[in-house]
Amino acid sequence: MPVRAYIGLGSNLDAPAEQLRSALQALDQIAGTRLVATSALYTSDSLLPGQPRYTNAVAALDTDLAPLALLDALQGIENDQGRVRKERWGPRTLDLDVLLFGDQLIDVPRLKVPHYHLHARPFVLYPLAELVPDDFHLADGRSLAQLLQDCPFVGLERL
Ligand code: PH2
Ligand code: MG
Ligand code: MG
Repeated sequence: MPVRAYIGLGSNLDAPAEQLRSALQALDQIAGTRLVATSALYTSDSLLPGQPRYTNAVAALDTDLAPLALLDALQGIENDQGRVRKERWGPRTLDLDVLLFGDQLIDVPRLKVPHYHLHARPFVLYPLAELVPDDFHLADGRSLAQLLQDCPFVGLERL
């Protein structure tokens, strides 16, 4: 049985909206993986000052891959689209983050799921909210409605 995974996409270099569109096609090409749904694109200022604005979106995938195999594929796509890892949190052509992997809790050095700031970042939470079922909740019981209430739609533009 495939697992429903949610991937956060972000870019703030080299035509971000185009980067996200190419990445969505590449996600659908991952072996054993199908792109199921895509949120709208959103723009917002970078969390770090002095960087270009980000464009963000979330994708829903159904995948037969194990979490770390999916992560390998995502990092392959980041590299194919010219991601250069200089500093942590530097500007990037493409960032692909595993937000959710079914209802699994994963805590290994390479991968922590749910993504650690999923609930606190409007540019992750609002596109995610477009795609998850209405009864979605985190493992600690917080519902989507509650998460949205605690994370106001501030500084975000929905394209
Ligand atoms: N990602 C970061 C740092 N800052 N800011 C926005 N608006 N969107 C991002 O995706 C983002 C960020 C590091 O991953
Ligand atoms: Mg990120
Ligand atoms: Mg990342």
